[in-house]
Amino acid sequence: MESALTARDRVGVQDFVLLENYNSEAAFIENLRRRFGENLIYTYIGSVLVSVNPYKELEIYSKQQMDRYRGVSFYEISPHIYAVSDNTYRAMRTERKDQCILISGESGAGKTEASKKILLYYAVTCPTNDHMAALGDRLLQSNPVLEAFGNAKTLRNDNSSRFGKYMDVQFDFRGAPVGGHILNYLLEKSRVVHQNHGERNFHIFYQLLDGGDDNLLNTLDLERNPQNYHYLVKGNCPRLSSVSDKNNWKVVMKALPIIGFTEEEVPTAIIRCSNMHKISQKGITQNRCVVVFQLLGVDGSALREALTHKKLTAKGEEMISPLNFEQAVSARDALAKAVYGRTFTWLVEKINQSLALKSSKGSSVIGLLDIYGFEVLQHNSFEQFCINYCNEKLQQLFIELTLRSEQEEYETEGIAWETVQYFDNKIICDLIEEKHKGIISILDEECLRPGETCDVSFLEKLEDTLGGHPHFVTHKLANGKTRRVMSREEFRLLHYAGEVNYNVNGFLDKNNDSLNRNLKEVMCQSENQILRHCFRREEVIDQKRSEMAATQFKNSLMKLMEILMSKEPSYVRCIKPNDAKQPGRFDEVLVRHQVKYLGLMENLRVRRAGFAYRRRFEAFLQRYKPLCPETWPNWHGRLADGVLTLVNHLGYKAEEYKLGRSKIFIRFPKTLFTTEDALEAKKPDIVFFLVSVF
Ligand code: AOV
Ligand code: MG
Repeated sequence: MESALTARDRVGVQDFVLLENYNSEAAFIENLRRRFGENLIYTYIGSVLVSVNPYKELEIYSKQQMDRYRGVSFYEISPHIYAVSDNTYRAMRTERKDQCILISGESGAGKTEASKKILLYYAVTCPTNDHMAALGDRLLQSNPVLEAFGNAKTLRNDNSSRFGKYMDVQFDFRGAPVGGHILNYLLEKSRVVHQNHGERNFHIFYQLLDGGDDNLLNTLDLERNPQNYHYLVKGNCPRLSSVSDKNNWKVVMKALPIIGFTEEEVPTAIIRCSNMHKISQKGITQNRCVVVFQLLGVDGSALREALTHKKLTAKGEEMISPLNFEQAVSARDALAKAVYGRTFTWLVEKINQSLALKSSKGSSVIGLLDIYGFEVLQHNSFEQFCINYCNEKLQQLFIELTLRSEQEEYETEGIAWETVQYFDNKIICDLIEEKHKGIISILDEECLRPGETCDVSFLEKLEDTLGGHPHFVTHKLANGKTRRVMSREEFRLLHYAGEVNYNVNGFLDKNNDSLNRNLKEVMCQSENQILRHCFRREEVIDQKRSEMAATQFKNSLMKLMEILMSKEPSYVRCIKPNDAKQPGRFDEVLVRHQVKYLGLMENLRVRRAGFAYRRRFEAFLQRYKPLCPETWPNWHGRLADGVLTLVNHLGYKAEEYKLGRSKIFIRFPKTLFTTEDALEAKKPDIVFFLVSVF
């Protein structure tokens, strides 16, 4: 039989704290690479789960696998997303405290897949509440629907989340899921009217055209070929090899009724998307605007008028002036974006109604955060700015919480510790969000400033205010000293995860996110119920400016941080092994970069800042008591005394361990390995078990 040691050599260690050379990045990467080669995509850093995207289906998510992880302690079985799910669930049950699982990593690293696995685990393994038997189903079915409307193919990921998602799953006092709630963050709605080369519009459009039956397409007056629709082929890539639009359409159609859509709402929801192509295709030719308006349920001539004219109020008088071609096109685009964006929000509300949080006593929640990952494209705009800012915030939370909680643990256990140096990205968060002098403030100011403002004046203002900031660079400030040539329309941020050049073109417009007043007026008179819900009359009457897009986003992120801080966090750190979306390829340079910016080495160092390993007295005694005659078969005294007796018998030296108030802290992995080996020798029958542990 293979000894525990050689197994360790082949498959690496399952917890990085057990690495002999925990300061070595090379050893860290090598451990990841070995495990990846053996299809072991999960590894811990203490209680943090590191996951490497395998880009292939692994046979590790079955019901049997779920059963293996139920009620089993973290360290006694190989690392898995199910172990995180189960431990979080048990912590919620035993400590009666709300939990959250934060999943981070760059675009394509596997966040969304991880969050789906967690949800699946709960839906399958948790007890069901008699009245709520279908809730697990509804939680699961909300996913394909939201993905159809909110995900799209990008260059980084064929199924990229284009919105941020935080989902609370509520459990009753017996641990049965009883409700849920989704918060959605800033959908990238510009995708509705424009896609970069090689990218697609939201999945739902292609699904409808590919999967909808002839009748439906006839009723909607749609042609099957996406090439006919201008909005769908901007990226010149309507078909995907990795995804079947036809099948996914079926999945979505099956899911809609389960999450509580009535018969009428199903087609209506779909019409919502089809109309957009109609506007775009037949929409505007020169100054003439012919719109298929029935689907929007609005008066045709009023809509035509609103798409081609601007209504202004000057000195109490209303003036109407015609729009030129470009302005009309952008009015059309603004309408398409508004309709799609608002319908998406409506869809989330609708799903929330179906999941309905319950006000039941003794219930607690597990929150799941799956946002859009950090992304760097050829051309980065306002959307990337927001997405990357969101990732900065999440990284900040990780830094604060992991370091803080670690420090707190040493403190509560009464153990002295040394601080670890790490890069704190607060400086970048501040650069973006600080009042008055942050980028968002300056952007808002430029949007509100009367007179001639434009994207370039925004850039100049940034340069004036932020020149000299170590994380902010422009063409002018760089003085030709930068590695990558910058255009005069760009500013560069040195993010925690790398440098990104943002092109300021469109920043002001996107931040303003305004729809002509007359378009709003037309839309709020729609006969379509959903649209009337999305476009409220009050909005037209109330002339007060609502919050700008970036500020709104910033405020919603602040609220999100509060929500997350109020819960006990667990972390899943996702890593993308290669840029080609291929299985079996481990690009070391790419992985090293991610390990660096995710702060995993610091995470490990903090975890090891004194003690590699810690375990509650009970657990330690329970596991190793066979090794000492005085603790076997049971210890009846104080737990701490039992542990002391045991480690004395094992010959632990004073510098090897410390006893805290409720836990034993072990300094070197070797100590634990030796003890594990002793246990193995004692109990040959559990040899397989040990091999899987170390
Ligand atoms: P993301 O959520 O992190 O990117 P996804 O979870 O969508 O990334 O993963 C991208 C693709 O990688 C998936 O569509 C799968 O093909 C594959 N994949 C990821 N995890 C696994 C896994 N555990 N097993 C098998 N295949 C996997 V983004 O939303 O773009 O930030 O914005
Ligand atoms: Mg995703």
